[in-house]
Amino acid sequence: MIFSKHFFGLGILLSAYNIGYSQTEAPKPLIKDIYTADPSAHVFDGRIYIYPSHDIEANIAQDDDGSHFDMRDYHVLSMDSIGGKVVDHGVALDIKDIPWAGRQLWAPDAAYKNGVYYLYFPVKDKKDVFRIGVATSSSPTGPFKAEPEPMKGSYSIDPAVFTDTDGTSYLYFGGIWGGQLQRWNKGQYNANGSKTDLQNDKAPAISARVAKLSQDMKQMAEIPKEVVILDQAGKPLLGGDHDRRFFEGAWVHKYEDLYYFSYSTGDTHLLTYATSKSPYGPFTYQGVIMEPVTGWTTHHSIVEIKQKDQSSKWFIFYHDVELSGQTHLRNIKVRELKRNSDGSIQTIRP
Ligand code: FUB
Repeated sequence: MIFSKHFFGLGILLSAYNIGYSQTEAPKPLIKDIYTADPSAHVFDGRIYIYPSHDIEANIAQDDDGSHFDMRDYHVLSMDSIGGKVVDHGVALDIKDIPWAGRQLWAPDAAYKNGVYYLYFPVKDKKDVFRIGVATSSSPTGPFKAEPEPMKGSYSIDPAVFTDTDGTSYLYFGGIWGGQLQRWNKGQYNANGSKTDLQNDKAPAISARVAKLSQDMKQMAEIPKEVVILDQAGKPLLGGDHDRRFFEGAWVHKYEDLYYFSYSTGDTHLLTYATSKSPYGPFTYQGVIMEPVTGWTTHHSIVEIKQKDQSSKWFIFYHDVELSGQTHLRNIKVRELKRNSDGSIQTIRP
């Protein structure tokens, strides 16, 4: 991530009023007592649980590696329905209880299997290299106990676990620039490697990784593969294609037997998506889910929620900086995700 440029501020919000977008449905921050971001939402046993980052003012100068995102714990939030009361269940995992952690607890995700809840989280190790850890609990709200070591062979940020209809779970992860993905080549980390992807404009873009999870959900069961994103002509998206190439914040959901891989384009501030018939891809780029929000980062999750009448609706959880106006102090929101009859996703103008 580069954090000092392209701040999408109140001006864009105000201009939206002027060009006539409906603001009557504009969602409000789900919680105002603490700053939250990167919301990974799940329905466990009929209740909605949100696993966000917990943003804090750490008084660290803003830099291009995102050092000012110096988060130290996670809170789990829950609610019984969209629009219902949001409960903050307090600290679910603290950085001081992760034996191998150095700094910066970034965007987490969660999963459930056989009576155990799993929290997946990226944090820099003591050598300042991002790794992905797992913590477990018997409750969706924690407290979670971290494994003594990061997942073997894990690197970079933004873990997202997708469990397929056959019960197989996959870990998607990665983020370029501050998320360090561009420094990894064939499983090796190069601390002096490129700070950005900008040298590779004509080469296939660096992309997220995917690996099947082990039966115990605590390790990757295979060497991670690259998530290839193709354009409509079947050619890989290139590094210079900043409006469409992957940057960070992967999420996968399945709708009518098609896998939807969605992600942030980072420096162009879009949430976009691509589809495939396989959870491994290759995925074909389809379009924009959400135009830029206020703030530099944009990060989301998509979840199907049963309504009282047993019908289903899909929702997107995301963040902006409505409460603080500052890049690193974000607030999460939710709104309905609508599709066209062919399954394509309607673009949201927040
Ligand atoms: O919250 C820290 C980082 O900002 C996340 O890991 C990225 O996805 C971006 O939202």
